[in-house]
Amino acid sequence: MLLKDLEHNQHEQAMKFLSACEYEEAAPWRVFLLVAMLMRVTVVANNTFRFPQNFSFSAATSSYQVEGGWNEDGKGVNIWDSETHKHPELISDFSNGDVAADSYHKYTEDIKLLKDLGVQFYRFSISWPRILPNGHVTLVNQAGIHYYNNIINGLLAYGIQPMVTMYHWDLPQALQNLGGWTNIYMVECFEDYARLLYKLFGDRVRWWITINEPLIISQGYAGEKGRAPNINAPGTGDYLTIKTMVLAHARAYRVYLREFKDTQKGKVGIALNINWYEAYANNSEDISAAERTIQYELGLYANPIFSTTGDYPPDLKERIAQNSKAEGFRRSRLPSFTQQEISYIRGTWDFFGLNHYTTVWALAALREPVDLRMKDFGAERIQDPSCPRGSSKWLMTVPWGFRKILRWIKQKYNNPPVFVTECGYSDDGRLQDEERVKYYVEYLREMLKAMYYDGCNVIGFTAWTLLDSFEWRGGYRERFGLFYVNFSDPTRPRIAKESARVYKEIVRTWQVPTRYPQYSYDTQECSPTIPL
Ligand code: GBH
Repeated sequence: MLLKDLEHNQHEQAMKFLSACEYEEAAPWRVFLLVAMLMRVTVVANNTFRFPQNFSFSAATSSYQVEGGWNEDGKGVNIWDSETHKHPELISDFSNGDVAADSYHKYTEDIKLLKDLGVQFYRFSISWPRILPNGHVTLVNQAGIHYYNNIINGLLAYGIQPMVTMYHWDLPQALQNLGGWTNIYMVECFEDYARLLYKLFGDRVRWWITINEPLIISQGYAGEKGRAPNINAPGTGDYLTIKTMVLAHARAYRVYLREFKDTQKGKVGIALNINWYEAYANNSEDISAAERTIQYELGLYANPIFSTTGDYPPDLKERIAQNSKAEGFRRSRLPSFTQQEISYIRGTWDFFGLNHYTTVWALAALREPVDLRMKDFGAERIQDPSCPRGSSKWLMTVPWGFRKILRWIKQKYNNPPVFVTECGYSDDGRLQDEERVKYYVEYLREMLKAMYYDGCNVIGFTAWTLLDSFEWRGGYRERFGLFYVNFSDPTRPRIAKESARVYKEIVRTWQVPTRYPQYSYDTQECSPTIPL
């Protein structure tokens, strides 16, 4: 590359940077950064940032992915039991979660691993059918209650705070038989379940997450292969679930507020997943395609809860209504909220749970939409196969995207406290996982920049995941654990990977180790070429 191209590129980056900062007041550090960029000086200041005193570190798992014990002690069948048993071919290695990491029997060992990591929190989920085998509160399984009491008490004995997800995808099959999340009746089922959990565990659990990733749950109703319950109704079925899940979340929040908060003094939030979407080209079509994709994947769920106006993002709501009309539907495929529902949902949060892994590029749609959904978000999403990536093909290491999405959330939702409830990288079964170490080092550096330079209110960070586990349709091939699990050994031994040692060091020293080189900020290193 010629020197003048380089300079041009540098200039462009600087201008991009400046315009990204437009929404905030100019600050002296920005001028410094700008000068540094123009002079091609590497900025190393972030290397020495420490996490704020009241920050928290966590590691996470979910029930179906680690527990096993799928039919033990009175547990009911869930939609993932059904899918993996009936359609093993939908899972990359034909596996299932029948035994998984066997945490149903090995939870004491897991708690010791957490103690060894030194984390302040453990985020785990409760299996709905392990507590309520038929989904309804008419039949309560004591063995399930006992199991989660043991985990909670075990954590507290070591000074680790439980953060409990009520729903991480393992719906009781009995409720799916009624239509699952497409049925608005689920709001009531979820209310009853949530109230029971507060009653049973709320004297000791202070941090609650209602639903993990409603976007991904909705995709199970949109014909995405290998995602339970495998209902193929894109643009209709999945949209019904959005309204149900958002209302169910709000109901669980309000039950806590009315009946428990005064005495239990805990917090209730939701965990929403979102990539950063970077505009492919610097033109208005691609910029709005990227924005629309974020609104479609995050805004549909977050706007009703976290925005000051409530309801779905107005542009998208209008767009879907228009499309529906043109297709001959009598009303929008996206079921609307009443005014009453809008105010009931708005503000039902104590924190914003963010699951973030990667960055994808977006551009104005090129192809004919393959289904109603694609027409609604009207964008093409692409990634660059030459970027560093984990054993999950979608998971590219793009640290700067993390900072950008944190900034987006700050701007759109008035800087709520964000607890990063998932972030992580997959390997293929190695113990020397340098790529994961690099991923965490670089993502945490970008998170610190978001906090110190951009003023994002990030209050905690969670590594996904504590253990290698059942990676949904990826089976046991995509391993996200800080700890390796040998799935061919019936005793499921756990072994620390290199990343577990580094994470422990970060938690102990309260900063990112300085010995790792700085990531280059050049987006050109990793630019997209192929459609997903
Ligand atoms: C999280 O979702 C889940 O909460 C967690 O259970 C899971 O173990 C973790 O991801 C790691 O995957 O298969 O190419 O179509 C994160 C959001 C959405 C990321 C679905 C992967 C599948 C892409 N995930 N996406 S692909």
